[in-house]
Amino acid sequence: MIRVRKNVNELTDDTLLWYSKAVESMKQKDITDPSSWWYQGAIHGYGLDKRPNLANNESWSESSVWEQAEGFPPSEGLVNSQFWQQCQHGTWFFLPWHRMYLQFFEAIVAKTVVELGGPKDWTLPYWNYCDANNPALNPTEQLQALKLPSEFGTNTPNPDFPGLWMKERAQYQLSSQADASCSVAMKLQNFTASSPATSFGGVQTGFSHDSGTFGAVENNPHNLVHVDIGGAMGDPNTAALDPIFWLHHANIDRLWQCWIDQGRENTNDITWLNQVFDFHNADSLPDTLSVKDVLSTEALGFTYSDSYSSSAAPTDSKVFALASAGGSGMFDTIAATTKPFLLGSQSTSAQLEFLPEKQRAAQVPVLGASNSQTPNQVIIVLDNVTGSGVVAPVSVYVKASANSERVLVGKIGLFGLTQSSTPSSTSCLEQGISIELDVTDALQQLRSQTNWNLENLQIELEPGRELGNASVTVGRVSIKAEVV
Ligand SMILES: [Cu+2]
Repeated sequence: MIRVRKNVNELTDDTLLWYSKAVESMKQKDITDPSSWWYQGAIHGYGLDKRPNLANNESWSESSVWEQAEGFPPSEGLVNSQFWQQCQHGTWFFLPWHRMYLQFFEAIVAKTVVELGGPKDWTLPYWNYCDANNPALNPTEQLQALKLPSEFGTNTPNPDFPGLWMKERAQYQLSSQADASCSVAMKLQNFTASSPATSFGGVQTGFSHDSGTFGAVENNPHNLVHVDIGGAMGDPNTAALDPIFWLHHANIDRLWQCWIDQGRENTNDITWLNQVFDFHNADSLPDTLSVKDVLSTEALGFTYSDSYSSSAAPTDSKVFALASAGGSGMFDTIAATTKPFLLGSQSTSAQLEFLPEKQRAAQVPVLGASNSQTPNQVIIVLDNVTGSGVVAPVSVYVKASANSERVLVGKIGLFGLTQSSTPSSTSCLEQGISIELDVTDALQQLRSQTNWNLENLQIELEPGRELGNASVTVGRVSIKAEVV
C-alpha cells in the first residue's frame, strides 16, 4: 500500500496526535539509541556552541538544547561517527540526502506509533507554506498558510499536543509571503548549473556538510523558513529537534517531486547518482541508500496529496522566459564592493565600484537599452558572508539612487552561518555563505525611473528582526551580468 503524505491543514485524522505521542516517547530514549529523538536530530547536526541566541526574549544556545537529551553527553566516537552530522547543504545532494533522512525518520516514527498502540499507516504530513502565495486561495487562507499548525503551539504548548511544541522558536509563523515564495525555484529548468541561482537542486560538490553555496530551492523557501521560525530551527545543529522541521522538509521534498512532474529532469551525472549515505533503519540497524535509490517516491512507497501545479502561483512569464531561454550561461562581474562590511539591525547599504565600461565584457541591455530588448540575466552575488548566531531573513533591495524608492530583489536565509564560518569545517575552500539572487526583474523596474543611471545603483540589506547576539560580516557584494 502506498502512503500518501498529506497537507497538514487538510488532515482529518489523528496523525498529529500520534506524532506528538511518538515524539514524547522518542525523547525518553537514550541519545545513543538510533530511534531516539536525540539521535535522529544529531544525524542532521550536533554542536555545543555556548554563544547565546534569542528566541522570544529567552536565551538559548546549541549547548542548552542538547543538554536536555537523555544520556547527554554522548561519546566522542558517536559524535564523530559516519551517522551523525551528515546533513547536506550548499550542494546538489541537498534534496536526495533529505529525502533519505525523511524516509528513515518516517519509518521510525511509524514504528513508534504502532508500539504505542496507534495505527499501522502513520505518514509524515507536510507544511504547505507555499499556499501563502497561492492565488486560488483567499487572503485569510493565504495568511493561515504562514502559521505553524495550531497543534504545534504558540507561546505555550497546545495542551493536547505537548510533543509538538518547542520553546526555542523565535516565532510561530512566517513573517511575510516573501518568506514562503516557492515560485522562483519552481520555474528553473536545470537541476544543477554552474550558477547556484539558476540551479534548482544545487551546485555540484562532494560530500558537503557545512558549505553555504545554496541552490535556488535551498535558499528560498528552505533557508528562509528555517531562519524565520528561528530559534533551534535556525541552526542546522539543532533544527531537526523541532518537530516542525520534518513537516518543513516534507514540503521541500514535495516541491522536488512537483518540479519533476512539471517535466523537468534530475541530473544524470554518475557521481551524483552513485553517492551513498549512511543511516539507521526502523530496526536500528545500519543501512545505506544511494541517490539513485530515491529518485522515485513511489518506489520508496509514498506520494504527495497535492502537486504544486494544481495550486500554482501566478505565472510570471517574464521570469519564465528568462529561465527557459538558457542564454549563454556565462557571467561577467560588472561591479563589486571593495571591502567587507558589517550588517546592522537596520538597513545597511553596500557601496559598489563599477568596472569601466570598456572592461565589461558583458553587454547589459537590461541596464540601458530599449524596453523591447529581451534582457539578459543579471545576478547579485553575496560572497563570504560570515558570522555567528541565528539571523532572520535578510531582504535585499536595489535603488536607482540614494534618494529613490527601493525595490525588493529577494530575501536570503543565512542558515548554517556559524558552521560555514568555522575554519575547521569540512569546506576548507570557502569561508562562509555565498548566495545569488536574480535581480533582472528588479532592474527592469528601476529602469523605468527617470533618473536611471547604472552607476548610481544602491544595494540595501535589511534583516527581518534585530540581530541580538548574532553578527554578520558580508565579504563582498557583486553584480554579474550574463554575457550575450
Ligand atoms: Cu532544512
